Amino acid sequence: MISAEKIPNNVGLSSNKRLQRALEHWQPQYIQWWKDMGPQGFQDYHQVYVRTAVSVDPSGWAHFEYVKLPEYRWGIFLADPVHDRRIGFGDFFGQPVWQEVPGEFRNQLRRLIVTQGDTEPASVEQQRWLGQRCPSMYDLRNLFQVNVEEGRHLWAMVYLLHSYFGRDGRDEAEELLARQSGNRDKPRILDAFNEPIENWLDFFMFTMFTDRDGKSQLLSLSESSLDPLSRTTRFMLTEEAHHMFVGETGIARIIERTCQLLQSAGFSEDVRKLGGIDLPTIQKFINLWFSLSLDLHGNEISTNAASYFANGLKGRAQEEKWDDHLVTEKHYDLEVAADGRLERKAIPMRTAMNEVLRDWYVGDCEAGVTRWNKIFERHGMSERLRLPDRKFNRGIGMFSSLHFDPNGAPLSEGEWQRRRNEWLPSPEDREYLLSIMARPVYEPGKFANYIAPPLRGVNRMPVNFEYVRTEA
Ligand code: BYC
Repeated sequence: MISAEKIPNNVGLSSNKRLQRALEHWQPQYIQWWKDMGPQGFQDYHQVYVRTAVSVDPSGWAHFEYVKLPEYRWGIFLADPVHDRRIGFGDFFGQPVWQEVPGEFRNQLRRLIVTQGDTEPASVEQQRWLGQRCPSMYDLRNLFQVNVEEGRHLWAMVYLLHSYFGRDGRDEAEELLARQSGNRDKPRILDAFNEPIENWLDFFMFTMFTDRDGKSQLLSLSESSLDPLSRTTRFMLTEEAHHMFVGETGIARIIERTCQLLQSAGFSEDVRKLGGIDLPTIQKFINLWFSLSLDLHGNEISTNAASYFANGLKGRAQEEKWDDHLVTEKHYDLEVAADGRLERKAIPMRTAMNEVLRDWYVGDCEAGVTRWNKIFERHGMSERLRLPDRKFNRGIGMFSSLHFDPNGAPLSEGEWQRRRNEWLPSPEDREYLLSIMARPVYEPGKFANYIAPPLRGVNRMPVNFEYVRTEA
């Protein structure tokens, strides 16, 4: 039975019979999906110290407690309404935002919401085996926190589909549970969400780079003329911040440990011999997950993106920071490949909106890598990590049919095939990582040899707190 106590919300669920009926049908399927495709081996006997969103009050929206994962209270929240909110960009600039979906934009909006919604369960599926290889109880808890919140983000999109898209919306909500990450016949919609996440370096890079695409896409959707979409995504961003924290600090702790191991061995040893993760491997995983996440921003030149912008459905990140909100005259100076050469070409700015968002994203990633590099500085080391050129290893867009090295220099097909394992994780790299992660670390306060402990625990608890427990 659906009840407002079980489903924390600020959408008036208890008086919304239509939504209740739709959820009554969907929720049992969701729970079944969670048990089948969610964290494997931690559903029945484990209790996890997680936060639950219980309101949108900035000073106290989260409540921490031990829960069994299938009993997590997935809630539905919209950020508080903004008084007299107006459409901030595009052809309807300055008009009041919409509280209902206009018929002419129904398909486009549904497509955007379904694409966003599809990524959330996909990531839970991708990460479902990681608990069996965790580097510590602290990290195990963070993994589950991320997982339950991605589940809640699915609920957020399903709320929109159920409330604003009638029968089609209910069908789409069911399809969101039917597609499966990596499934040949029914894959997830966007490519990065079909990639395996088999080890914790993948996981931390994913939460650093792919969740950051979540941030840029949610920022752009939070500008939407459809007010319920704007308010839903604004609140999702609050939770997203923690996911990127998990990724960024996870990699920072691996780098820290690698530096310690190198120092203890007088910088002469192969870190792998000491059980650590060597810097070239870390760089390869940056190259992989950054390039996969660049693809998530779509084609460089996109009439879809132009139309989303024109109709106010999806904008730029932080639209208020731009001067011109109509963008009818401006051009974007895009690097394009023509006749085997790279050149710059001015294209109408509205068709370049995917690229504009990608620029924002690259800047945000760069700031993160700069913070990682400070760890080397602190250790007095000259090594540095970096982002590859945005043409490197692309699967979507105009560079996807060509090959480039991480500096952006063009390569022939033969050279690419010969050298790709220098830049991307090789089967041997993956084998090595699995070998050092084969035995999970479940003892409170203990950490795998390849990662340093965090500076502090969760919610002011000590680092050696029992974040996941098995007793009733
Ligand atoms: N993979 O005109 P284009 C997150 C397709 S992550 C496969 O450029 P558009 C999260 C495209 O569908 C954020 N196909 O497309 C993170 C289209 O297909 P059709 C998720 C792709 O619409 C971690 C064709 O190529 N949110 O939240 O401008 C954990 C033409 O392309 C891909 C969103 O994505 C791809 N990568 O741009 C958990 C926001 N890229 O129609 C969660 C909603 C393009 O020709 N989505 N195609 O069959 C969008 O805004 C847009 O759909 C995209 C694509 C930016 C993704």
